[in-house]
Amino acid sequence: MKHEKLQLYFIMGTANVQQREPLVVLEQALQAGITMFQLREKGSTALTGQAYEHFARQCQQLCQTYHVPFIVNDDVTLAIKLGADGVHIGQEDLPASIVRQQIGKMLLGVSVHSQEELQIALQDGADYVGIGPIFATTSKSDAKAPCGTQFLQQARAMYPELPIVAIGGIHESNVQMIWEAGADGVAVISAICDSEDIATTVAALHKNSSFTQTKT
Ligand code: 3NM
Repeated sequence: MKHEKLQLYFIMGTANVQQREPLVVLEQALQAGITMFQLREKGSTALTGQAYEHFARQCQQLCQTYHVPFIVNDDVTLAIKLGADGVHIGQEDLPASIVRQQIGKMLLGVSVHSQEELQIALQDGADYVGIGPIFATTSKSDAKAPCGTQFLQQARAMYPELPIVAIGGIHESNVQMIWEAGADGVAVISAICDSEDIATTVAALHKNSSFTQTKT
């Protein structure tokens, strides 16, 4: 896959947007320049059945309009049914090797938290890995303790060419640390979902942003 696609990876489900209309938030993020989108429909209020599939199709259509890859979290069956661009799985989901067999050439992203998980993900055919939570997050109820940038730096040093996206508590104020640690991209939920000005937030999160403070 192209590393640039990971640069600003927006993740959203209906539970993440509070009072706002999720499709409006997604379209504003697409207009602002996100480079990848993951539908992650979780929690006690998560859509199910027909409503979930309908919402997923609407998200997919918006992504297609903006030529941004549409990735489905966990739900391999839905991803295949919709012809999504990819699937993202965690360690508690089906093994990546099985998912790879099921999805063929679709993109496969795997969340990893250790060298061992990273190596297995690569053997199993992951196209990219997600590393986190880098900072504290309130968007994932079962998130592990924040791991900082050390593992991210190690992973980059071991695999210079591997597409890596960092996740967890990433905002405009700390994104520069992520670029310095060598990630190809940042994956965010709340930075965009809670933003009052999505265009400015997205611009500030981009790697070569003039909004972001750079060290001299
Ligand atoms: N996965 P926010 S952290 C979905 O560590 C997810 O694997 C994580 O949301 C992991 O940008 C996380 O609001 C939540 O912190 C990211």
